[in-house]
Amino acid sequence: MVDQQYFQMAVNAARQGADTWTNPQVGAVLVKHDQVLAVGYHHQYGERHAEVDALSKLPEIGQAKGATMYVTLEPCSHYGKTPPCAKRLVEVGISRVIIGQLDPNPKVSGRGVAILEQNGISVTVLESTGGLNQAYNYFYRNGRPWITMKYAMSLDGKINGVSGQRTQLTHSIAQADVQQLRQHQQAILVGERTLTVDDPQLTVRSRQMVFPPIRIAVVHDVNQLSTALHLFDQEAPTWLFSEVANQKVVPKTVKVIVQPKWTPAKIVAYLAEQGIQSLLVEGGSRIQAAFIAAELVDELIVYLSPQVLGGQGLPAAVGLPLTDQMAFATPTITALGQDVRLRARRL
Ligand code: AOF
Ligand code: ZN
Repeated sequence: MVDQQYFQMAVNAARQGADTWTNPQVGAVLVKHDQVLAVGYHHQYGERHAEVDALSKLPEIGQAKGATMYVTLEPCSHYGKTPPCAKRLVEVGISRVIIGQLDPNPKVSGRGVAILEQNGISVTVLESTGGLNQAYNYFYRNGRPWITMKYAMSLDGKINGVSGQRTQLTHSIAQADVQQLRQHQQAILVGERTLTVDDPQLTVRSRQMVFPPIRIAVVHDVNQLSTALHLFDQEAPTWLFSEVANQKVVPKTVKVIVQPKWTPAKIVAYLAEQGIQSLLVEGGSRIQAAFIAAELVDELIVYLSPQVLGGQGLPAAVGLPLTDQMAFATPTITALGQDVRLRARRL
């Protein structure tokens, strides 16, 4: 097999790591004399890294001597929750390492390769992410989370039927798709009206998550909220961004963060400080408009439901003033049962 095929095996292994959370998904394949000796991946945040996982599959560690390792991300150089992988590869006598991409994490970035090369290991960097770790890479390169905005709307661009009431627009396949989307997010955010009118759960029901996305609501006064809302149900960590100081007793899953005036820029800066790499903005009209006006949307996902709701004066999906606009690249269009999904990146 050629390098690209082994690399692809490593990419496929990496994708099995469903609970890596803010750590990258990483896969590793150990090859000697054109035979695969072992395959490993980073299973879960805090657990052993892909390279060490692959080495642990060998019946005898001596077999690693003279072998080639294909690894999707630069082996780490730091003492984190586990000792540095680059040192381990040197110790066991690996002679060649083929890396997908350098690690953008400043704790590593290039130092892993340097350790390998200083110890006489031949290193090739393929300059390919293999499609992995989009949010992780974006976060370290741009200093803020990758932001996806998602909403469902009717054919006449409405997100609600009767004002002040929750309207279910999409059908089961599109709803299951939203669950999939949430699985890959570190935080999900809604505005005050969506919180109080829809009372969303903002949880992942399609899979048991070791690190569920943090549920976030931006409100004016946290003291005015009913504690019967789903966000107080302790099903997932919850952050409430309030403009008025909290006097309420809240469950231990709920953190209240106070700031006299929350703007998308301040919200995103706070999330970046907390190390959050991906954010899903899930409505409604006003908060979506605010994020677009602040140019804090990287990708838009719209579910189109085949119905005309009518209703003059009902909010548009994004309630923007005329001065704020945003253009998107040609969308990918997917039919999801009765509904249609449009997915487009910001231009
Ligand atoms: C690797 N192989 O499989 C992973 C790497 O907190 P720790 O110790 O788990 O370190 C997390 C950092 O280590 C993470 O931000 C990234 O730089 C690197 N992850 N490196 O060589 C792996 N998961
Ligand atoms: Zn490592």
